[in-house]
Amino acid sequence: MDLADIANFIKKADKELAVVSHTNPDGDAIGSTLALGLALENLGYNIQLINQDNIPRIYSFLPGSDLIRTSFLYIPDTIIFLDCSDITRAGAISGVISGLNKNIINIDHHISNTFFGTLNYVDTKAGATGEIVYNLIKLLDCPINIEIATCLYTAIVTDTGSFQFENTTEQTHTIAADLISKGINLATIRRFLWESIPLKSVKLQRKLLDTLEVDETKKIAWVVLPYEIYKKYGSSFEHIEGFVNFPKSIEGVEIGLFFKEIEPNKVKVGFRSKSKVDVNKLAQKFGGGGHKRAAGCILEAPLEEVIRQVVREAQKTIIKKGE
Ligand SMILES: [Mn+2]
Repeated sequence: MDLADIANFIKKADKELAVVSHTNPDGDAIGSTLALGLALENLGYNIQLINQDNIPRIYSFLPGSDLIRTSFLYIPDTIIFLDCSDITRAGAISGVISGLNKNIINIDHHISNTFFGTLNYVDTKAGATGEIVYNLIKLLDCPINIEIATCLYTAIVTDTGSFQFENTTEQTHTIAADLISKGINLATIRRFLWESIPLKSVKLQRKLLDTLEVDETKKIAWVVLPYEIYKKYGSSFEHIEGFVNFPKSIEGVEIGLFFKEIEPNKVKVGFRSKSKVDVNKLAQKFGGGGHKRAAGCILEAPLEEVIRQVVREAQKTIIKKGE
């Protein structure tokens, strides 16, 4: 399916639309939702922007961030899902609409996408869903103003790790350059995203680094956050989402892992790979998924057991690759 088909569908659709994204929203989820929401609003649509979870404080500077609600006012006929690999990624929102006969538009860049929509546009080469939304807004003939540009730039800069990850392409930079040309305030974006980390969060990072381990092959490194510490640090978490990239950055390491015990015996695992291993496949072995170089899953088992299982499976992948 062409992105133009999605644009045409939206042009012909009812003027009542909802835009939703995944739970525990990141910069791409929030930035894409807001950018598309603001664009559609400018085009005269009646828009509901919905996320099951509250918006992390670091994204509160984004124009329209106060427009995102945690539930529907009413359920419109067309619902646009952004940055969700599966319909269940939207959490409670998915539950509310399940069984209803609605038009679901699925716009995403995860390789693990299940094509759950009535209309699906999945571009796994896009560095962020924000890149796709940029193209969609253009196809909708909506001018990209400074507010929309700020949201899209945030989506892209966060999902590409500030243009460092392998998902960064020529298109990523071309779009970013165009967004900068709209006059967005890079200093503000920088200050909110990377230069306002609470001291408590930096201290948590110190604790995390203390848990660093490297396996005997020296190709797998990981950090661990047990539940007692997770609970104690509470809201500092929004600042450590990217910490999984730290073990990966070690010389010679191919796979970086982050084990976060979010409830007793319930562990969220973050996977990153440097250049060879497909961590989407690795995470899928545990019921998760994502991208080739970044993925995740949730396992219900004691922390030590999860670490053992995941590291063992990661080692098998490394050995298969003949490293
Ligand atoms: Mn994304």
